[in-house]
Amino acid sequence: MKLFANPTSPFVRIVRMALIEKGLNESVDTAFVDAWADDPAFLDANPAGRVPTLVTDDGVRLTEALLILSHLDATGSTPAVLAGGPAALSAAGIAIGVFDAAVAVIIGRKSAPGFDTGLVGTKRFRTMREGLRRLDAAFAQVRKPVVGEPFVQEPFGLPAIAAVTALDYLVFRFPDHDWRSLCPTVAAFRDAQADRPSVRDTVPRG
Ligand SMILES: N[C@@H](CCC(=O)N[C@@H](CS)C(=O)NCC(=O)O)C(=O)O
Repeated sequence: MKLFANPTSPFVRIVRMALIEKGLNESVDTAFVDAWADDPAFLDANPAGRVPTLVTDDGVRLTEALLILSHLDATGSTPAVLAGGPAALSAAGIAIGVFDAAVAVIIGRKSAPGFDTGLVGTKRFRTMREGLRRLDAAFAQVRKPVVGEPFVQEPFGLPAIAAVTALDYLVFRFPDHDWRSLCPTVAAFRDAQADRPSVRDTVPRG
């Protein structure tokens, strides 16, 4: 498999984390690309020119992070990251909404000075704040506490992957804001997982 990726994208990160959790990381050739540089091989794989893009061993081109995760689960690889039922998917959806809003701000700034304080930017920042608050409550409900280890969620599915990804991405992109205080449960969970390979080896860097 080949994964077109970059070291900062939260959409890429959830796929990379899932690959590590599933033990598939070694079977993937990860190519870091600049999604704005119009690399021909990358555009051939994904006409939208967005990461993540996965090319399977059969040459099938898969785009959209959640469709890639769905495919990885469907191959029978374990743990299934989309498991856990509606409550888990609900929590994961909130987390994805948070980092999707953050990506929208980063991309919006490319073409519109003052984007953050305009109609769209203001709504996206509200989404980040309110999403983190809501995520904290939802996350506390779906994680399965283990006696003596209150912040461990096994298996480490999409709610955990997306929550860690959302918090880390906001801290990375907007370090002047105090995001952690909005989601103390998620922040404590993230800290407890700092040495987990899927978390440690995918921290956004730029
Ligand atoms: N809905 C897509 C979003 C992917 C996305 O927005 N990727 C960004 C990086 S975070 C990108 O490649 N942007 C380049 C562009 O918008 O042209 C997914 O789930 O994979």
